[in-house]
Amino acid sequence: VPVGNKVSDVLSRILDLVETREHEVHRVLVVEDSATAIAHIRRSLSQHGIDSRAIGDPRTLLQAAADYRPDAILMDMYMPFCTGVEVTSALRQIPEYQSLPVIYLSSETDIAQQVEALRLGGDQFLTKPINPIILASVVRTKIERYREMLYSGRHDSLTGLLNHSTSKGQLESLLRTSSPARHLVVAMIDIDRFKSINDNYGHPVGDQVIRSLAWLLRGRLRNSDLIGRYGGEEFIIALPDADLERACSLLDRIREDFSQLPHAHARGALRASFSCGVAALPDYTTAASLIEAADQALLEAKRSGRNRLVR
Ligand code: GH3
Ligand code: MG
Ligand code: MG
Ligand code: MG
Ligand code: MG
Repeated sequence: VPVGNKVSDVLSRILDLVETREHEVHRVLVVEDSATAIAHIRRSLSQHGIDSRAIGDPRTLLQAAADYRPDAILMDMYMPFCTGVEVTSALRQIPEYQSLPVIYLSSETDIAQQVEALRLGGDQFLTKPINPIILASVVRTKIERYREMLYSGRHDSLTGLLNHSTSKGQLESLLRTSSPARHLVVAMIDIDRFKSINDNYGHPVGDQVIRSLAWLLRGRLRNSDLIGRYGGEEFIIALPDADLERACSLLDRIREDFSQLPHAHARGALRASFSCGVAALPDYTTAASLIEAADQALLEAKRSGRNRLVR
């Protein structure tokens, strides 16, 4: 641990690492009324490094899903109180669970029943007895596809940063979890005279300038900071627990460094710059008002000459 680093910085880095590792864990919620089947399924999964939890009463599914946050559900067909098909259809009504993989594991061999289960929200139908290797492999594949789908729905493909709606959503959840006394700095960044970069050097060069800025921001900010591509050549940043003075000097150094960065084009290299508007808690307390205030500051930065930061 480098001397001089604040304990909170070190801790937040460690938390980032833990979160990354946690992301690699595959979590399966087993919905099954037979205790022997549960034991068998969970043993098969754990032998292949898949974490699981089981519920015997399908009526507790929503609570269990909220607590455990599974990456997939292994669903029995016939249980007391209701069928797997009934709980799956109910689950699919909830936006959060619309594409969570639901894999049936049942002794039902009737094709019509199986097709009906798939039609009403199941992703796959496996019949008991199942080979543990096949089970683990189907579960893993479904979870990986699901994660890829979630990832591409939340990220921007040009830069890999959070996309517009996800950045907004994450800013809102940052605000929900921050105490009124906490710091939170929001910055809006917009590349200067970007249209003329496109016009003079072509769209692919413009794209490369956008990617370079994303790369610079990612390198200079912490993993716990929010960085999103808010629009074409516009970025949003939220720095939780950041002191306004220090956040502004950090962003201003990034601005300065970006303005000196050479961007290659067919005839040589060009320089670009960005303007930045900053707003913070406690002056503004909602995501919408923080963004609006940072946008106003950004406009002021543009009006007063560009390549500068205004708060
Ligand atoms: P200002 O300094 O006032 O911000 O001027 P500007 O030219 O940057 O502003 P304007 O908003 O008029 O132009 C932004 C341009 O960004 C227009 C649009 O064609 C371009 N653009 C948007 N998304 C992309 C993209 O993904 N790639 C590229 N190459 N250009 C993009
Ligand atoms: Mg059963
Ligand atoms: Mg713009
Ligand atoms: Mg611009
Ligand atoms: Mg503009």
